[in-house]
Amino acid sequence: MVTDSFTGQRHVMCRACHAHCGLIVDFEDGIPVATHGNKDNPEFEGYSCIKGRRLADYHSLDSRLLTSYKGMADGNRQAIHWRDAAGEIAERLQKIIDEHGPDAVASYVGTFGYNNVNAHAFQLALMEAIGSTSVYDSVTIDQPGKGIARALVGPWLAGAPRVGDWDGLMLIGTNPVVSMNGGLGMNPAKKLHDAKKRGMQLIVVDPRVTDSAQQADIHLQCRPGEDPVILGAIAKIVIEENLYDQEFVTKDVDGLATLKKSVAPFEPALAAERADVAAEDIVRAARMYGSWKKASISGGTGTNMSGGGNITEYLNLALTSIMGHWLREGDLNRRTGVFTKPAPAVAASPGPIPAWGFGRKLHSRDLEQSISGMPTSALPDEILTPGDKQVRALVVLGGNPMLAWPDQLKTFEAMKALDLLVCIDPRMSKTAELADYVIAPKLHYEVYGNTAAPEIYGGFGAGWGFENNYAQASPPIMNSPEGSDLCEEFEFIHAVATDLDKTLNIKSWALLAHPDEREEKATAIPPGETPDVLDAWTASLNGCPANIKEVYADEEAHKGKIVDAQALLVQPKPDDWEGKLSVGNAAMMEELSSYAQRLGQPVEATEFPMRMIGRRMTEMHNSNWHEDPVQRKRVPHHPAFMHPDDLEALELEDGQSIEVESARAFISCVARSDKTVRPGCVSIPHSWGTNPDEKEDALGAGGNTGRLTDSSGIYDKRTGIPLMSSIPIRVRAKHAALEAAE
Ligand SMILES: Nc1nc2c(c(=O)[nH]1)N[C@H]1C(S)=C(S)[C@@H](COP(=O)(O)OP(=O)(O)OC[C@H]3O[C@@H](n4cnc5c(=O)[nH]c(N)nc54)[C@H](O)[C@@H]3O)O[C@H]1N2
Ligand SMILES: Nc1nc2c(c(=O)[nH]1)N[C@H]1C(S)=C(S)[C@@H](COP(=O)(O)OP(=O)(O)OC[C@H]3O[C@@H](n4cnc5c(=O)[nH]c(N)nc54)[C@H](O)[C@@H]3O)O[C@H]1N2
Ligand code: SF4
Ligand SMILES: [Mo]
Repeated sequence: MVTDSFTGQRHVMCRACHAHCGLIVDFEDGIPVATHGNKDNPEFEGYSCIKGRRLADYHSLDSRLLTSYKGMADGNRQAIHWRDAAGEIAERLQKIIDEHGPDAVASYVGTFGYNNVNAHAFQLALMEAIGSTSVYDSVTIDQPGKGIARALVGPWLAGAPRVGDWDGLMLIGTNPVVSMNGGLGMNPAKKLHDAKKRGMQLIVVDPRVTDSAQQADIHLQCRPGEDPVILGAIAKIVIEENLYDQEFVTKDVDGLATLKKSVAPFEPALAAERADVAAEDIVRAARMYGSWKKASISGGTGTNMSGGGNITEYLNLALTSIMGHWLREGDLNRRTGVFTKPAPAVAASPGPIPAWGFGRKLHSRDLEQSISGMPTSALPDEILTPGDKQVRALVVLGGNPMLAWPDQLKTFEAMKALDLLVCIDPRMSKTAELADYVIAPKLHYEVYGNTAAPEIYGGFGAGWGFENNYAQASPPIMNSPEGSDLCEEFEFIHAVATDLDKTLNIKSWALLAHPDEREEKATAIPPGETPDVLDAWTASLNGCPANIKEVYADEEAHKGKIVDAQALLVQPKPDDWEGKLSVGNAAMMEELSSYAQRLGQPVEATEFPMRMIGRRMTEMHNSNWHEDPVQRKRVPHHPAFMHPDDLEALELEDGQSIEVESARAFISCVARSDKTVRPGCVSIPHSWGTNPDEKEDALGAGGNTGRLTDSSGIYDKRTGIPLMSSIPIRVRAKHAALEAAE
């Protein structure tokens, strides 16, 4: 902790997004006055963004909660100490469990539960202790196709080649240069710049000329929602022209003949017509892709939210597999793990595993748990639909359902219908405003942090996580504001467990690749005294190569460092090994055939002729801290980016307040002229806006794109993810709409 008189620098790890950049905070007389990147940091090399540079100030923004709150029957809120709140909440949970069973209590873990591995482990342990299977998180409203595809193709144990070794990259519906989404490693702008300089080729599939697309060798500026059609045609060419690695396929891949048959209908000319790109560009892209030796394909939210996430991600991994773009026998895997224990480095796949069909079914809709989790888009239905399994209580850890879940109108009804809503959140979020209890946690620089979360994300695919055996462990550098009464998330969760008289069985996030060991090495934390914070971290990362207490005592680790470890030499596949990667899964081939049926068909004309497409901006992270004055100055209004030709055709002007209407609802934003957007598309950042009972202000909080979504309209039958991008819409001037309403 810095003292009141401290003037100088402190190394920190930014936690304003999942990237966890290594930064430096300058203090004057104990007050943080500036934050900047650290050019000596081996993984981030000086990178910082506006959010990270503002993070120290978040700690003292007016909007920050300094105590927990309890909602009163008269609609007012009253301050309450978090420990007392835990007692009251435990009592109310017990009553709900006694009357309706444990599944009536649901948990939702959002972004800041995910990024805090310790809090997440405690929350999951609490759910297990009370016996509830109503465990939800943000994965199924993000990129759920990734988990589905990985299961159905099967994992490759040795892992994927590093960004620095790629000769090619294809990005589909992701803009890592801004989002820091995996796919290009950490400090993606520099990684891309360096890679391009040494000759790496880049193909981008995106309706917008994104920051990543600006550097592309081929940019397919497609109609949204048609990615599987484009990939189908690329796969057809790669297979029919024998551009794939035949030796690797013979040894390690099953199902190529099935895949070949399924992609046969995807004639480049037909695919091009449907996706509205040039056929010759698809052919060029396929041949370029087919020439790469070490490469990666990365999908993102754009493709996962536009209706074809499973099959797009499946084709990504199928192409990767037939090309043999995996680490091979004799290669080195430099990620030996610090906070996680990786899978053994063997050049083999254990084969596919079930992606659905094993878990909890919903009572309200024909949906079930999949490998990507419980379908969060249907949790409002689970709350609103009467029945034995009706959800009556919800504990939200670091998430904001009101601005993040699809179908905001339904989410609002669901939040109001709950008997008990608890939010653990440092701000009065739009969900917290509706909560019975808001528990105010300590904030990032007041607590111990480490890079376990991004290291775990390394398991999502090539270009995710760190390139090296990098780790940072940041002890607290700031005291909580004077007069505050705050807790760490795990302390609150443990207090609730104590008052329910439950032992928490903490399962280690370090052992995800070792399920049996994970069960064996679970740490029992009994009711009673709160565990020491580093003991709690040791439990939630039990079995990892690092010793947590030693890491925090290491000053080099405070700055972020490459941990010395012998790289893993990828071992040959044992002779008696049976598993293979699989590229011909029947359910995925069925999804593909539904896209084949689109070929030659015109795109349906409706009264909603344009498409809303999602995007992220550097200045804002989901619904977080939009009130920050510096970030807000840069993005004062909620922008709806449109091509200047569309503005002109609609007789709209840059900067004008508009309404964007889907079949479900309309929202207010500010039109912005932007040549990079594909004509016919409106590119709008998500998680802005107000609750439905508040007046919408285009010039204020803006509109919530989730409100345009219909969660029981078009949705994926495996994960429940509805259309959250590529939504048919129409646009009009705000004043015209108001006149019509009068
Ligand atoms: N229409 C549309 N909807 C989307 C998306 C989209 O692209 N379009 N994207 C989807 C995606 S990818 C995701 S991941 C989800 C995100 O869904 P959520 O995670 O539910 O949403 P966030 O807005 O990230 O909410 C994070 C909350 O955590 C709080 N918070 C910040 N710091 C801390 C902390 O240290 N501790 C705790 N306990 N809380 C903290 C913030 O105040 C905020 O209320 O949204 C999804 N929703
Ligand atoms: N600054 C910032 N960084 C963030 C976040 C943030 O809110 N702000 N959110 C974080 C979260 S929760 C996540 S999950 C990641 C997401 O990271 P990304 O998936 O990289 O998210 P975006 O930057 O929105 O990129 C999505 C791209 O998909 C395109 N797109 C839309 N529809 C389609 C389609 O149908 N087909 C194709 N091919 N493209 C389409 C959009 O034009 C956009 O360029 O970012 C994380 N990082
Ligand atoms: S990219 Fe994310 S982790 Fe890095 S400085 Fe920005 S907000 Fe922080
Ligand atoms: Mo996300």
